[in-house]
Amino acid sequence: MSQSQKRNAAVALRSSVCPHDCPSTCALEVEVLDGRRIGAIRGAEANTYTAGVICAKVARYAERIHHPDRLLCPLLRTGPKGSGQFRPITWDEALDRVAERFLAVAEKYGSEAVWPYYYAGTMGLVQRDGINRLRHVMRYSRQHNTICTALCEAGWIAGAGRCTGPDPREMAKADLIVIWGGNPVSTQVNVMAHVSRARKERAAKLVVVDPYRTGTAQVADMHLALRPATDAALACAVMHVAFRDGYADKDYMARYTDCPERLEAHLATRTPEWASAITGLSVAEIEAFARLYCSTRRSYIRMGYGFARVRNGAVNLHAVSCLPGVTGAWQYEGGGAFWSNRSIYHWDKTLIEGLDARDPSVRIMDMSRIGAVLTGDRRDLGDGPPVMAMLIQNTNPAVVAPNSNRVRQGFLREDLFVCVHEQFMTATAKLADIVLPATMFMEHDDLYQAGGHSHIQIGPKLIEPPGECRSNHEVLQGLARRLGARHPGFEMTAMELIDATLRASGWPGAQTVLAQRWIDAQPSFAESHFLNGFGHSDGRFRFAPDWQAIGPYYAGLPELPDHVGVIDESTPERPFRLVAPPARQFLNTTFTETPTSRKRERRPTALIHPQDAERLGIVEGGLVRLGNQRGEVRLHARLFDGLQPGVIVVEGIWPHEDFPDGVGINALTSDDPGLPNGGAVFHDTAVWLTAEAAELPIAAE
Ligand SMILES: Nc1nc2c(c(=O)[nH]1)N[C@H]1C(S)=C(S)[C@@H](COP(=O)(O)OP(=O)(O)OC[C@H]3O[C@@H](n4cnc5c(=O)[nH]c(N)nc54)[C@H](O)[C@@H]3O)O[C@H]1N2
Ligand SMILES: Nc1nc2c(c(=O)[nH]1)N[C@H]1C(S)=C(S)[C@@H](COP(=O)(O)OP(=O)(O)OC[C@H]3O[C@@H](n4cnc5c(=O)[nH]c(N)nc54)[C@H](O)[C@@H]3O)O[C@H]1N2
Ligand code: SF4
Ligand SMILES: [Mo]
Repeated sequence: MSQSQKRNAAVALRSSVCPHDCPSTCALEVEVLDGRRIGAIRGAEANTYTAGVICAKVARYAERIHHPDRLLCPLLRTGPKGSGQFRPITWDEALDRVAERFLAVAEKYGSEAVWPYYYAGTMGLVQRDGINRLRHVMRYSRQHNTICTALCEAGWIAGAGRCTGPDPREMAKADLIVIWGGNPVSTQVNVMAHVSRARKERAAKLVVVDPYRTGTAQVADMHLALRPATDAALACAVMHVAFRDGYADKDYMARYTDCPERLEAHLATRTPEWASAITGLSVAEIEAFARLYCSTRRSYIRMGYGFARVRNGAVNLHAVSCLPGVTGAWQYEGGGAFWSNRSIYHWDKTLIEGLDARDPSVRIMDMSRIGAVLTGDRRDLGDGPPVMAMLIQNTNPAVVAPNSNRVRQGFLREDLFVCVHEQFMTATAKLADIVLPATMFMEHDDLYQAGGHSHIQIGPKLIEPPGECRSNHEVLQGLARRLGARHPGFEMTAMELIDATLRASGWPGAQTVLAQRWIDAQPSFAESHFLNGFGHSDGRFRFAPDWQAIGPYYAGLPELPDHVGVIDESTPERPFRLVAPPARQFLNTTFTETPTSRKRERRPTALIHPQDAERLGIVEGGLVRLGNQRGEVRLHARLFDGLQPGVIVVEGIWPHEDFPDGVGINALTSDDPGLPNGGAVFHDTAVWLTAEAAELPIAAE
């Protein structure tokens, strides 16, 4: 449509919500051009968190929702597994085949041989979590959700006891903002709008703790480029300085924390010199940061998810969360620390997830270990049957899960039946037996909470889906009918589920939420700042966590904050530490299909320190090979001095086929569970690095 045609069409401005897996959950204003097309998308000015700001990739969403490659009809595999050869079939045939196979598998192997698998491709509560209703009613194997938040949550709960914190909008009232192990310029851009206000209005300082000079670090007043997985050492040294130099708030600690004297004694040896040797930061850098942090009352630590994606990540995140407990910063407006607001919504998800049918004795398996599960690892299967059938919604595990060579091997099993419900022909869909076409968020109704702020919102259906696309809820209804799965949730429309869930959770109904656009669920100042107590039974922040209560892998975790050397440390054979964080223009693998995102990200790239490059004969733009015991990946090099020598950064979860050998970055990452409760360790990988003779044609190797 040309610009003038667009102006002439009746453009309606409608409210929506970004459904993607991003803590910002932006309130959107969408130009709806007619019943089937959208125009520009903007952030809602009236929402005090979104404040008119959204990321570029969602602003140009028309490119994704009207993409010519969208899946439009159900498909049945005709060629060998993974060949990508399919033929169209009807919805009835597709759902009949899936149901027949699930019934046959359950009959032969038991219901636990079916493993519904999902993640957060949409964050809408109905379309994301409804798959659990089918799971629980049918007694299919359960899923331990570890791919993203398990490590962060373990670390946060260890100290604070519940996932809330000072209102993220208070960042604008801070005098110091520390962005610790996150890269919001890429991953949740709204944070930067609130940071900018603090800098403009209060001359606030911004510190970034990150192994490489990210877009966020670039605009900071101070960037601490530590070695990956050493954050607890830095945090301990800062607390050491607080005690040493009289910055520790002993009155606050006596009232609100569990064991300040033990902590002080323990930290006596955790000096800046000690931390310097572990983190690779200079003593002067550590001292300067410690002084700045300790002398600022209104200091707001915004934790990212990233720094917890290492084996010791929960311990590291907990150590950082101890800082405002020592200085007493929790008490002040603009002070404290924040990871996620997920505890503030008090949802009753019985209807959505079929929680009344859940049986905790049914087998549960770690989603990040999908490769091990599908290749029959007994540590994962337990005494139960092999996984013989899967329904996959909202995720692309063939690319995003760690140890991806093993994941692929699992999906290629001839005796495994896989149905993938998707918007595009992803790598996972290509490995399926049946592919079903899915709606996008503006084509169905859903209910959203925000991790990075405090709003409850409804994103209503705004346009008709293309082709024969159906929503996740509709697919689950269709399967439930065929499988004989009975639950009131299957009899309701998505909007009825939204309305009933809101009311059951103590919020106003759907009509009210739609009319007022959102509910601000931020608790009171006192509650948000834990002035009425932290989330443990004694109301105290725990410097000494009960790791055993949090997860099974607690052995070896320290009593008090400390550096734990359980990581994939570099060795002479694998001398580099690889960090694999998000790309700005993609969202996990979403948007790897849109031309402008692809163009801006260009190609898979390894950021390598010039000293390392020179030593190994690596040139700017040359091909390099990264490898370890799990696999090898080839990609192009970029020389970059914003990290320590010995560290390599590869941004983005590019599709496998964008790499010269068709093998993507997660071939290198490990599916070892993070401690103590599992969690994928995407930034904790030792690798070797070699230069490739770029002139050699690939076929000659
Ligand atoms: N554009 C874009 N936005 C996204 C995503 C995306 O892929 N692209 N993904 C979305 C999802 S699912 C999530 S969970 C969030 C995640 O967003 P973030 O919270 O930003 O977490 P990560 O992106 O995993 O990592 C952020 C940073 O952590 C750093 N890091 C890695 N290891 C360490 C360490 O040991 N110590 C420290 N201090 N830092 C470390 C990385 O270098 C990286 O810069 O973003 C969401 N938003
Ligand atoms: N190397 C490396 N790997 C990582 C990470 C990293 O930092 N580095 N980050 C990890 C993290 S934090 C996460 S959360 C995971 C995320 O991994 P995924 O959850 O797999 O995220 P996406 O790759 O965005 O895939 C989501 C898929 O859901 C589909 N989808 C979206 N909406 C709907 C819908 O309504 N219905 C259906 N049926 N499908 C839908 C999209 O088309 C997309 O293909 O990746 C992890 N993998
Ligand atoms: S910043 Fe995050 S929530 Fe906001 S529009 Fe972009 S992806 Fe969506
Ligand atoms: Mo995530």
